[in-house]
Amino acid sequence: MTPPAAPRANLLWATLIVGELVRNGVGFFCVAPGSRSTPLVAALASNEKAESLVHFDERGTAFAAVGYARATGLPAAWITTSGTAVANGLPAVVEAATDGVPMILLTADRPPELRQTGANQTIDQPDIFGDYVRWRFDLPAPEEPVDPTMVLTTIDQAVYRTRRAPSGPVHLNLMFREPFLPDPDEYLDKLPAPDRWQKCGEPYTRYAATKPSVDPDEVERLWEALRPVEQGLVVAGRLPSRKQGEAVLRLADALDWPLLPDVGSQVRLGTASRNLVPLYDALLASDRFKEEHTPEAVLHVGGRAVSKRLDQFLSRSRPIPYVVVRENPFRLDPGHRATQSVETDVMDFCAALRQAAERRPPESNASWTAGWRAASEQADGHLDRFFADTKELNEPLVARLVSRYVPEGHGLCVASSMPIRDVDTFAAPDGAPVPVAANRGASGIDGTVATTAGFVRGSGRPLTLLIGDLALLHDLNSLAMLRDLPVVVVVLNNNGGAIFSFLPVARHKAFFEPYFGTPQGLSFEHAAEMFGLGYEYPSSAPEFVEAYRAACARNGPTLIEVRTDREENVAVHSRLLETLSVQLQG
Ligand SMILES: Cc1ncc(C[n+]2csc(CCOP(=O)(O)OP(=O)(O)O)c2C)c(N)n1
Ligand SMILES: [Mg+2]
Repeated sequence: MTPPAAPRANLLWATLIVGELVRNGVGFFCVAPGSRSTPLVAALASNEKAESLVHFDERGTAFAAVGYARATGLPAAWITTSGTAVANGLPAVVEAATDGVPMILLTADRPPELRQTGANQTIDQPDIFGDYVRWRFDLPAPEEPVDPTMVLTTIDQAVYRTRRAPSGPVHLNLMFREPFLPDPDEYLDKLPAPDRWQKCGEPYTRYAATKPSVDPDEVERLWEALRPVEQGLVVAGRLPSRKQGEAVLRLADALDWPLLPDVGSQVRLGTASRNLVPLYDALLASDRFKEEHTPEAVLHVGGRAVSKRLDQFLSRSRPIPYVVVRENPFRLDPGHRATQSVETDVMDFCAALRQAAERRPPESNASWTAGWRAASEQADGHLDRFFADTKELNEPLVARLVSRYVPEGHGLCVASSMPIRDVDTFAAPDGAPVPVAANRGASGIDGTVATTAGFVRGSGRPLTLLIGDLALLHDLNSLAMLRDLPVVVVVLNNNGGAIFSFLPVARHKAFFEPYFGTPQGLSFEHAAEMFGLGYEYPSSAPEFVEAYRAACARNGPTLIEVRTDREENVAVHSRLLETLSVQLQG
């Protein structure tokens, strides 16, 4: 029997959408339940090549899509029903747009005759993400006869727009009429799609790969300007892959300039090299060190660096030339220091400038680079000595222990607020070179657990998440996505927002605690139990190491709760950095 037209058109349409996404390499779908998206889910469930992550909260599934893309470089597709479900994607869309993370948003909607009529769960969806999407398209409601090529070419364009530079989210709003599906025994057995498409297994429209390349003359001119510099610095900001981090490292070696690696540069952890200065942020806590190490020029490659001390240091010294190199056209210059901006493929640029430097070697100043390197080693030794006798756990120590004991082959996610800063400042350089992921596009504390879940699914790696108590509470329900995944959640429970204690507002005792400190007085033991995570509560450094190693060796999820005190945390940071400054002067 022939199924009625609307359900058949819906299913055909959705099958083409999912099939074409999969052909384009978008094979991971983050889905929350809902009725309007039924045709998409039916098509997804019957596509054998598609993988899915199903979770009840759209904010979480959207952040999981971000985590998946961070791990793989590939967009995931996000499927939602209509209404506020769509609005719940905004935080992740903002993060993805701000940090160039690709994702495809498939939002189900009412057909035109139900828009602006007061129909249930119907809101104004087509432009809901505003300028935070690279491209948006409102597809018509499926009707027969369907023109399959219109659907296929639209998907191909969407994938191209999400992946090409500047990459970022793309929104397809998809209207469906009821009834959504044919009866189960009336499914289509053959897609009425073009023969060529049926046979070839390729996307309908193949978009040629492009990447912005830098003009060789520009590279020569740049090298002309950088070559005489005796005191230059390379800053590796956030980079999506270790391959890129290593390319910047090779470039720094060729220039013979010190390389300051941000925690997200992929070469901050587990990397040894002649020019690498892993402890640079700790060094910049010393006024004397800063005075004696003023740079003449800076080459910044990648996204923004976390270190506030670096930012202040460079704002004060205002080196010229100050060159910013990134894979998108957006301004990265909050200090208004850039004298040159280069939009290019990072790998190609690093290779081109390195070759220029090899052809005409720099007028290097060996003592400049050696000075930074020696100080970094001194700082590292100082941290080891400082912590050698520390039995009680504190936050810098936990960051250091995680960086040292995270196993080879794992990954590390770090939450915004103090966890990412502490890893940036205090991580040991002699651990494993694990990939580091963090949502630092817009630096929200939201969606961190969900991002971790997506990262684990994408990378296939076991993972450690270092997170504060408020960030974990903010995304607590995403723990449901960690069930069965090899994840160790290390929560630094300092009973509130510890970062605020470092700000001038902390002196305003009359209102600081209720509005900024925001203590919750909660423990995570019951949350771990509720979501099926193992739970550990170490109270000393040796206990932490033991619990952490055991958790990493497990195949399932574990939550390790570390209790610290916010005031003591400020004091430990000061003691660590002040004693280091004294050491550096000695
Ligand atoms: C979504 C969002 N809301 C608010 C903030 C502002 N904020 C920055 S850090 C922070 C406190 C985080 O506390 P916690 O996760 O416990 O980390 P800690 O500061 O204790 O290291 C807040 C609320 C933010 N970055 N993102
Ligand atoms: Mg906290």
